[in-house]
Amino acid sequence: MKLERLLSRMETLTEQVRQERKELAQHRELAIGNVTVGHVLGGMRGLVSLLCDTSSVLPNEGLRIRNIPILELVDSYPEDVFFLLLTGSMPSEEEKAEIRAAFAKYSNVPYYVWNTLEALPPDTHPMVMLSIGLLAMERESRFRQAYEAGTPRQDLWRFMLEDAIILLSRITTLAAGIYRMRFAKGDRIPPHPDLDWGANYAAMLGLPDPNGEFTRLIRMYLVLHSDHGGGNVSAFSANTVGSALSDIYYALSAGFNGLAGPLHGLANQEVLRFVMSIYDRFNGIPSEAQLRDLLWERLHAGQVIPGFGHAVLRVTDPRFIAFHRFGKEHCSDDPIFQIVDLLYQVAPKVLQEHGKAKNPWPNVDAASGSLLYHYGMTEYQFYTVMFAVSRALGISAQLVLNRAALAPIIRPKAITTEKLKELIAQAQS
Ligand code: HAX
Repeated sequence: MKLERLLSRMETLTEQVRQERKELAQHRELAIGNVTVGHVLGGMRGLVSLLCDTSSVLPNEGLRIRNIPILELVDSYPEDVFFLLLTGSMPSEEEKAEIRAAFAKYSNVPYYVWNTLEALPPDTHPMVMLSIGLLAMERESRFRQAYEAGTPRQDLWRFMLEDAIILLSRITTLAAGIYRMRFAKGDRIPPHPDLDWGANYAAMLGLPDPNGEFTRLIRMYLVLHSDHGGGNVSAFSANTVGSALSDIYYALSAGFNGLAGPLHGLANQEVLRFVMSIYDRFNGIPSEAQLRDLLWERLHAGQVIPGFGHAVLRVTDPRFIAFHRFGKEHCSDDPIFQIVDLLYQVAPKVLQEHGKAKNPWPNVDAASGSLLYHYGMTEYQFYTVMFAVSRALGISAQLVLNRAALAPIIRPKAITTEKLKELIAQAQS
C-alpha cells in the first residue's frame, strides 16, 4: 500500500499519543466527575469516561472535526476529511492525491460477498446486507492475520490502518451494489478508478445526475455524517468491540448494527416515512395549523417526532443547517422538502410547549432524506446505509487511533439493583 506520507505522519502521531497517554496516566487517581445513580439508570448519559480526539460535539454549537466547525468543511472531499480525522491536519496536495489513489485502489468487492448477499431473502433490510457484507470480508483482515502471526501489539495499528483503507475503498462499491440489488435497479455499476470517493459512490448508485448536483450532495453527505464523537451508540459499540482486538470488520459491523436503531441512524428512514405520511394524509403540503395538530396527535399517542431532539445537542444541528441550505438552493420547489421546511418552523414550538424534549431543534436526520429523495433515491430503507458509509470514515479513524494509542479493553462495571439500593441506603444513613 503506497501511503508513505500518511504512514510517516501516523508514526509521529503514534509516538505523541503514547507519550501523552503516559503523562496523563500519572494522574490516574484524579477524580474528574462523580458517577451518580442517574448515570447508572440513564444509559451513562453525560458520564465522561472515554477519550476521542477525532471530533467533539459541543451542546451549544454542534460537531467539530479536529476542532474545525463542521460548517467549515462542507465543501471538502470526504477522503480528505478521513485524513483530517486521523491525523489532525488537512492533507497537502500530494497527500490528497495519495489518499484518493488509495481509496480507489481496492474498490472491487470480492465475488463471494455478492454471492452471499444474493442468497439472502429479497426483503432483507439493506443495513443487514451491509453488516453481512462487511463480515463476509473479515477473512481478508490484515490486522487479524498480523495478530495471528504474533505481531507485537505496538505495531498492530499499521494493519488496522491497512484494513481501514481497504474497507473504506470497498464500502461504497458494496453499498451501491446493495442499493441496486435490493431495489432491482439493474446490474451493478463497477467502480471507476479515476473518480474521487464521493463521485464514484454517486456514479455507482446509478441515479441520474445531469449537472453534478447529486454528486455534490453525496460528497457533502459523506462529510457531514463522517463522525460525531466517541459516545454515540455506533462509535461506542464499534470501539468496544475493537478494544477486544477484534478487527475492523467485526467492529464496524457491530457499530452499524447499533446505527440501524430508530433512535440513532435509522431516524433518517423514519423521518422520510413520516414526511411521506404527512404528504399522503393532506394530499400535499399541510397548513401550519394542520401540521401542528398532527404533531400533537403524535405526541399524545406517545410517539416521537423523528428528526428532532438530540442526546447532546441543545441547538439546531449545524449538519441540518448545511442540508437545509442545500435544499433551499436546489430543491425549494419539491413538496417533500417543503414539508421538511415547514416542520422546521412548526415542530420546535410544539416540542417546547410539550416540555419534555431537552432539545426541540432538528438534528441531522431531519433534512437529509428529503434531499436524497429529490434526486431519485426514493427507497428510504436505504438511507441508514448512506449514513453508515459516511460514518465508516470516523469510526475507522477512531479504531486506528485507539490501536495506535494502545487503548485498553473497554470494561465498565455493572451492578445489581440490590447493590444499587444498598449504596443509596448507605449514602442516606
Ligand atoms: N419527540 C417527542 N419526544 C421527544 C423527542 C422528540 N423528537 N425528543 C425527546 N423526546 C422526549 C424523550 O422521549 C424523553 O421522554 P421520556 O422522558 O418520556 O422518556 C424526553 O423527551 C427527554 O428526552 P431527551 O433527554 O431530550 O432526549 P434523549 O437524550 O433521551 O433522546 C433522542 C435523544 C435523539 C433519542 C430523542 O430526541 C428522539 O427520540 N428523537 C427522535 C428520533 C431521532 O430523531 N433520532 C435521531 C437522533 C440523531 C442521531 O443520533 N442520529 O443518528
